[in-house]
Amino acid sequence: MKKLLLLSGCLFGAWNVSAQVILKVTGEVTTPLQLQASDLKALPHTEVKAVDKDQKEHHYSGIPLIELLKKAGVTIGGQLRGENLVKYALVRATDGYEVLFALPELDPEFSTRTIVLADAVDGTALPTGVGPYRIVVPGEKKPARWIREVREIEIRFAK
Ligand SMILES: Nc1nc2c(c(=O)[nH]1)N[C@H]1C(S)=C(S)[C@@H](COP(=O)(O)O)O[C@H]1N2
Ligand SMILES: [Mo]
Repeated sequence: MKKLLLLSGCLFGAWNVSAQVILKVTGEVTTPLQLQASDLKALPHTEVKAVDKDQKEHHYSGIPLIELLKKAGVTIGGQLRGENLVKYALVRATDGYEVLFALPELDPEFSTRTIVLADAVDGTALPTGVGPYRIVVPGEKKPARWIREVREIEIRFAK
């Protein structure tokens, strides 16, 4: 009986960990998202090259932010005009740090760079305190918007 309890405890523990919400996409969306690790892994990934604080170029692998916006039903592409041009994505981390991106910065119809929610650098998963997900902005001279430990993306209207 003791063994059975122990086993069910372990199984419940494993289920609990795998069901954990890693990232939320909220606000001005048609479908709010509560994504678990497996949901995030299943999204399209890409690789970008970017110069980190060490002034060296690294290869970052991650989910283009545009993919998350598509999944949540944000006004991008043909819908990104008129009043929708004053919408932005407010990105929030576990330590309370926040940064924002105007939607056109994330939309390939406007921007030539791909901003990603990175989960690996040079083939290795991001370490604790940085990952599991960090924003990487290729071409940005200062990494202040490379927000670590991202936990929520809120789409808002600037008015
Ligand atoms: N969650 C979180 N991300 C953050 C910050 C922070 O305070 N919290 N600081 C930012 C700033 S101001 C810089 S310059 C870079 C620092 O990058 P580093 O981790 O390579 O030092 O991370 C950015 N990402
Ligand atoms: Mo900084």
